Amino acid sequence: MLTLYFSPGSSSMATHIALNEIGVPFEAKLTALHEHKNRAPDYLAVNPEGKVPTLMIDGRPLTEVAATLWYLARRYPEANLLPQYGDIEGEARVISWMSFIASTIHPARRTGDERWREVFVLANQRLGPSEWTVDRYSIADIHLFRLYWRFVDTLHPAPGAYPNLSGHYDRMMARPAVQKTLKAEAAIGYNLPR
Ligand SMILES: N[C@@H](CCC(=O)N[C@@H](CS)C(=O)NCC(=O)O)C(=O)O
Repeated sequence: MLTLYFSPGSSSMATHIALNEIGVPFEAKLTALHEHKNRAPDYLAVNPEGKVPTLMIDGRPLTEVAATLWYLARRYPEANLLPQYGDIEGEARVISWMSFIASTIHPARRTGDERWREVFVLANQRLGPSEWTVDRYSIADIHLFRLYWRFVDTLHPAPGAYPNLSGHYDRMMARPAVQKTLKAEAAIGYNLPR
C-alpha cells in the first residue's frame, strides 16, 4: 500500500505526478504546509525533518523527491519512467539531472530571485533543444517540471527568456497525468509561501 503525504504545489507534486503516470492506487494524505501540518507530532513521527513529500511503502517512510521518483520508476518499470533497462549511462544521467535539481535548482529560491533566475539559465542551457532531459520521458523531467512550474507561476518570466524550458513545460502540460495532478491539487488550493 502506498501513501503520499503531500501539500499542493510543493515538492510533493513531483511524486504525485509520477503516481498518476503509473496509475497505481495510493492514499493521499494532505499535509498542508500553510497550516503547519508538517510540524505536527504525528507527521514528525513519519518524517522528523518535517518536509513533504513522504511516500509510505507498506508503512515504511521514504523521503526526498528523487528517492520517491526512483522507487516508483523501478517498482513499476512498465510505466517507462527511466531509460531502457540496462542503460547504465542513461540511468546515471537521470541521477545527474535529479542531483542538480535537488542541490542547485531547489535551494535557489531561498537565496533570492536573481539566483533563482540564474539556475534556470543553467537548466535551459543544460536541456538544450532536446525534447526531454535524458533520451525519453523520465522521472528527471517530472522533477524539473515541478520546480520550473513553480518559478513560472511566481516570477512570470518574459516569453522567450527560457525557450528550451518553455518547450519542456508545454510538453509536460500536455500530459494527462500532469493535468490530473494539477487539477486535483488546485482544487485543494496551493496556499504556498512566495
Ligand atoms: N530535499 C527535499 C526537499 C523537500 C522540501 O523542501 N519540501 C518543502 C516543500 S517544497 C517542505 O516540506 N517545506 C516545509 C518545511 O521546510 O518546513 C526533497 O527533495 O524532497
